[in-house]
Amino acid sequence: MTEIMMPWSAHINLDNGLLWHPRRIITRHLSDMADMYRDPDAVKAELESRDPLVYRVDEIEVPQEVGHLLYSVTVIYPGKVGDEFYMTKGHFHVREECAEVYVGLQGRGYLLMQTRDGWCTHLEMQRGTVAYVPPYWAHRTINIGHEPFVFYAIYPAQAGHDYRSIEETGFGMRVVERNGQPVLIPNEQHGG
Ligand code: PAN
Ligand code: ZN
Repeated sequence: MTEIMMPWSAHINLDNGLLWHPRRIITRHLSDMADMYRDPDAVKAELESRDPLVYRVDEIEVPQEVGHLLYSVTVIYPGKVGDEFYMTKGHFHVREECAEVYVGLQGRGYLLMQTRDGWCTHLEMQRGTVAYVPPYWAHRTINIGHEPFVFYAIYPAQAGHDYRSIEETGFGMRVVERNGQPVLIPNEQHGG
């Protein structure tokens, strides 16, 4: 028999991006993604003194089943490892045909996207940007500013996250600071 869920609402604090509702909170520190940054010496030096919080994701709880929509708010803190801006791990959806919508709430960021055959592109995001991640594109976000970069994401609940492909090949581009500005450079370690 079809189970009927009661309608409900949650609340996002638009000042700090935090979600108020029973939820799952995921925190990623530098040590959780140390191999993803380009400069191993900078990672090592940083980890010797501290293990900074790079980003946090607050998720609502819905069944991860076809028909439901899952949403979350991501806060990427400002910072760099060497000259590379703080970023998310990035992933393909396990169900690669599942798209996603991101809505910028605060700060400035890049949304980096890449197909399986290595086509890589990016969109700039700020408060009010509604970015569409089409099916079959891996996606990573990067904070390119001096305040937290906060965005809302909504996607089919069955999408799932495949982190391994990105851990193995990386993205074709990296975002680094040059003369105080964010610049995209080719990733020499890209194996895709
Ligand atoms: C987002 C991401 C979130 C964190 O909600 O999961 O920004 O990035 P990583 O999952 O790559 O660590 C999303 O794209 N969900 O599908
Ligand atoms: Zn996603």
